[in-house]
Amino acid sequence: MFFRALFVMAGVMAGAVAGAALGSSAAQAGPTLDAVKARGTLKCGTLGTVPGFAAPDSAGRLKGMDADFCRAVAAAVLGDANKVTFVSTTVQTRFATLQSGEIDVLFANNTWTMSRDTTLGLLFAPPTYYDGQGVMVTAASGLKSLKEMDGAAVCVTPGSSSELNITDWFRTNKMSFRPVVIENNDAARAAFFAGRCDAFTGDQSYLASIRSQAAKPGDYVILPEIISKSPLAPVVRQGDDQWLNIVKWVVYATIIAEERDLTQANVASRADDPNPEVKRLLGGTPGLSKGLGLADDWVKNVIAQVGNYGEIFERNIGPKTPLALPRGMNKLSRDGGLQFAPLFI
Ligand SMILES: N[C@@H](CCC(=O)N[C@@H](CS)C(=O)NCC(=O)O)C(=O)O
Repeated sequence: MFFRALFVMAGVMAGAVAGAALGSSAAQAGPTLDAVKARGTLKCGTLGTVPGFAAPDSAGRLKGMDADFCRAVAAAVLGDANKVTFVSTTVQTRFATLQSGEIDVLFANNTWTMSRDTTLGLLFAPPTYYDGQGVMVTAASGLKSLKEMDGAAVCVTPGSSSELNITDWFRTNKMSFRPVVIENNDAARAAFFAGRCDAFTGDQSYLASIRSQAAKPGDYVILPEIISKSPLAPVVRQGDDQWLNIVKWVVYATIIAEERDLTQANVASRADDPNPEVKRLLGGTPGLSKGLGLADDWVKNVIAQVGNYGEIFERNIGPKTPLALPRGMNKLSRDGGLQFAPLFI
């Protein structure tokens, strides 16, 4: 018995040693991290056409949640949020652009689904925005529910999860609709504004984004019905665990920073904070982020240069922006929302 126990112990220890060896190899740069460092810039895919998520401002600078999370990854990996090369993709081309190696990471309003996670050779990181699919109509139509819309013409983005969900919804409710599928984003908006569709369906954040671009946003109403969940999350290629971990922990770091009230304005003065997690976040435990292949000050760079989750949200899509989205499901879990991060230990 005793010998068996010893034997098991030895096995466990051998496992621990093997684990340590694995751990040290994980500390070396993975292929994507290596490539980004060698290139000196992060290649980040976005749609580039969705105000609030990724769209150029009047000076040509890409603005939005997705654009800022690209910058956050660049700040973590390269120490500089400006070292991003933004690559424009579309709903139809985005996953192929990532598969081909043209970009390092994709932030393109991607809804996380099981088949995308398992059949494309790609993997999703944690959601940066929990959304739901909705329906927008004109205020003049007086419509209050999708249930009143049997036979309606509905604008929807081809190749999107929204297209599948709206088809499911009408079928389940034994109703019919006429899909108006227009690949080009601007043309799709123009079609809706010109009255070619009775409704536009998509992620509610996207509908808010389209509405913010209308000549008179008040002419459009987003119905309260949510026909599907739509967690929007970044995507990386399968086969580089360390890179997936980097993207995951960049998102988590922005959430933990908000939980700990670390902001762009105060992060520089919080290095000696009495809170142990804050100390660790800001590099107080040298080597803690070795497994990510990142320097001790990576979180500091992310928060100082881009901000915490709440700051990123408020700046791009919050109540004071044209999209005017409430925090809703994207509140921190301590405030009743879904944004939650594991421990930074
Ligand atoms: N989140 C859904 C919907 C994607 C979608 O419809 N995206 C909108 C913006 S949120 C769009 O830009 N569509 C037109 C385009 O850019 O090609 C998905 O991942 O499939």
